[in-house]
Amino acid sequence: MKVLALTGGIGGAKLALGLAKVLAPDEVAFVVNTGDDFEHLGFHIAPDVDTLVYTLAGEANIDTGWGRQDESWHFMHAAEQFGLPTWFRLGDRDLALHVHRRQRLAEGATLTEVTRETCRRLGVAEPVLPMSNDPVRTRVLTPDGPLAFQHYFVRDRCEPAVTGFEFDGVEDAAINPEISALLAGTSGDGLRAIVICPSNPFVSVDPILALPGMRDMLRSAGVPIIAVSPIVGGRAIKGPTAKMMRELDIPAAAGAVARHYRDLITGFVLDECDASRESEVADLGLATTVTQTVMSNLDDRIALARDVLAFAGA
Ligand code: FO1
Repeated sequence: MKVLALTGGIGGAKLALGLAKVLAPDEVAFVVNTGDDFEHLGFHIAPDVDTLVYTLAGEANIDTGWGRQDESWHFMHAAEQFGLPTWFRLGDRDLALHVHRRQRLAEGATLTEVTRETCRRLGVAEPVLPMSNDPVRTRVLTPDGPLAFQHYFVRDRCEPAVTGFEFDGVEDAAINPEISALLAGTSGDGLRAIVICPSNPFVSVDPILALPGMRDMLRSAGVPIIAVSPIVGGRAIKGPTAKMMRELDIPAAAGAVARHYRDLITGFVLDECDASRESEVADLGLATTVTQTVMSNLDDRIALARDVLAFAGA
């Protein structure tokens, strides 16, 4: 394996797809955030895992970034008739994945094993590795108290002001053993770079890095650790990253993201429109590169993946 990529959410999945197009399936592995997961309608919903798998399978809904394309909503309409919550939209095709996952988890399979089966059935060859098989649940802290992540993100449409985050269960969660095995095998099979995809640093990447031992394990790989800025020109391409930064009194700027990761990463990728901030990031002791990081189509995703790999010398 040449590249280990950390990802969560829709922005991260875009670069993940670019990496999957540029690298062979045995040259890349994806570590996915599970802090967004929650129990809903009796299902274990794993949005960042599913968003990545659907994206790699070419099944993702292009408009929303989450769920499947060519979806129908008969289950949701019928659920409403029964007074079931419909704020979290589960499409008819997506539903099959949740029923399958519920059945396999009930049979004792781990989230990693179920994800491997989902990948096989949807034709995804790259390893998609949940960060842990143990429950970690992101709580968004607000002036009115903590919110479960999906309540903040979907039900309340990211409107509450955030004051901080908690990752319930992370202290007792073990790193997915398949990730540890991949990194332990580093000496042998040629890991060349670790990439932090342009995901929300606070709720998509930090849960991964908060796992006991994860930061040290990544550092001990002894390869470049490259983060791609999710902030371009002072705003997030998608999602609440910039809003969160402002609410946390952090400048909503690429340099602030570099600072957020500074004790882990060795390199940082800025978008062309933030070229003026390159020296600020270099002053943190980080290698830097400037390129187009806004990914509007597949070619952009592939081009950014190539740039990141070239930058890492991978
Ligand atoms: N995001 C929404 O904004 N609205 C939804 O109704 C919604 C449903 C949904 C169903 C399955 C799934 O895997 C993801 C879904 N998401 C929805 C996205 C999800 O909440 C976010 O993508 C992540 O949790 C944040 O990255």
